[in-house]
Amino acid sequence: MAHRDLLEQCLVDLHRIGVVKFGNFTLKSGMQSPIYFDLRMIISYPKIMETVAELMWAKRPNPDYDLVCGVAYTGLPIATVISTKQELPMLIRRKESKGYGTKKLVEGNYEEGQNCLMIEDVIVSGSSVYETLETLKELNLKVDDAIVFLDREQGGAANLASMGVNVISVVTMTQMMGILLKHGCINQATSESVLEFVESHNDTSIVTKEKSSCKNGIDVMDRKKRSFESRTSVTNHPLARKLFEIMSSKKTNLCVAADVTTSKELISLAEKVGPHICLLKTHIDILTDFSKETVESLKELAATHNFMLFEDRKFGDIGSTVASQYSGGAYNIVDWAELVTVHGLPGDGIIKGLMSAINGRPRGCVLVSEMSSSGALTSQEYVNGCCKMAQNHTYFVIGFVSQSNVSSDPRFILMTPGVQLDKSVDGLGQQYVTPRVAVLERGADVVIVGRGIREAEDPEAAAIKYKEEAFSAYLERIEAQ
Ligand code: 5IU
Repeated sequence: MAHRDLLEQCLVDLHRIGVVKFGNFTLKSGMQSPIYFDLRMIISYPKIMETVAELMWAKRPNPDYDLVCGVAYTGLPIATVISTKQELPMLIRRKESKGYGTKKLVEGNYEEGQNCLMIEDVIVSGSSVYETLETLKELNLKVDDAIVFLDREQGGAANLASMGVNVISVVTMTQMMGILLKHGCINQATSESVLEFVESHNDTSIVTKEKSSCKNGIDVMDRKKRSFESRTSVTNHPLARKLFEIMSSKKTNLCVAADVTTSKELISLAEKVGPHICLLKTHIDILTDFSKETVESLKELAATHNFMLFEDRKFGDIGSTVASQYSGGAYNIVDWAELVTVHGLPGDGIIKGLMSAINGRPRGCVLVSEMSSSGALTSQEYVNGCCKMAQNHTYFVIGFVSQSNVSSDPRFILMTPGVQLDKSVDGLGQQYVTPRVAVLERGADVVIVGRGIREAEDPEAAAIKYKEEAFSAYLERIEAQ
């Protein structure tokens, strides 16, 4: 069979056995996708697996390799088929080191300088190939090429190309949609929605588990050393980007905590501090006269003065409950607050629950990893758990509320409350530090100030003072590096 026919037949078969799924899927990065390509299933269909391996091997750009390495898990069976057919020795790259014995991440024999071909099922951002590449390079192997079955066309090939890895795919998402459509496996609307999704999510970047991130071949630095502007390019989250852009253009990393009890006070405060803040943090449920008009006015002010609305709801329940608290109810928070605070306590389900309610809107959350109040129960283990959660859901979590440098990952924005210039406690457990200490010692990107500004004689003048203190501390921090 001609190569093209073989590919078309193979895709029809893959669709038939359920490899190509349509619906609402959460990818490893946390990205919500309308399509999932689950190539793991081919291990139950040896003939199809053989064809997949054949199509991939046919794409190799060089005639000779010394080794073939499968990227766990789906790359492994495919690499095995190639290895036996081509009599090419194989390596296995584990997902995690065993933690005992030799702790090796790579199994199999090799010699330094050997030329290794990487095999992967699907490429999104390229992170997975990148991790394997790093490991193989540490072993002094030569890795120039990676063959993937499906390129989802979301930026992965370009990310890897900029690091000197040539990614060759058997089929791209666009081609696959065309073939499935031609053979009547899917309809026009499905194809269009997938291609629309790909087009609007085609700028992924690689961020490794070690938190060192790579974009356009440049190894990026620690979060604290980087400018907000430069961090815009390492995050995929549209609202993290928006916040970075607001902070750089308005030269403010100040968030005002608007804990007032009437709409009038809220709007009046937002008008005064609006030009000087990047975020307005609300506790909407303490208003005695909440109405739709209140949020309409807030939204207008946010647009006029270029700040974002951040509801400090501290969601903390199971997924199904928070979905209803977020969307609907008296405040319909999802409708107007671009960002919300969330406790990590319930585990991943809380993120999934909230994401199920956003309905295509750009929305994000900030995980409460530590609290400013004395005796807070957030242990180091809890903080580590929150960090892991954030890393697994970068399409919703944009950062942390924290009191220390909980993450050096430049994608995440750290926000620190408990900031005041003249006080150190409030008598009810709140503990304060100055903006300088928050930014320079605790690693805050954003300082959250409530009473320090609200209760000042002139809140606007106070906002300017806090803004200048916090932003100059930030400039000092990035310049000191
Ligand atoms: N807030 C804290 N500490 C925390 C968290 C949130 O103070 O750890 I998470 C909120 C509570 C209030 C604001 O809305 O931040 C701080 O206000 P004052 O600056 O007035 O203390």
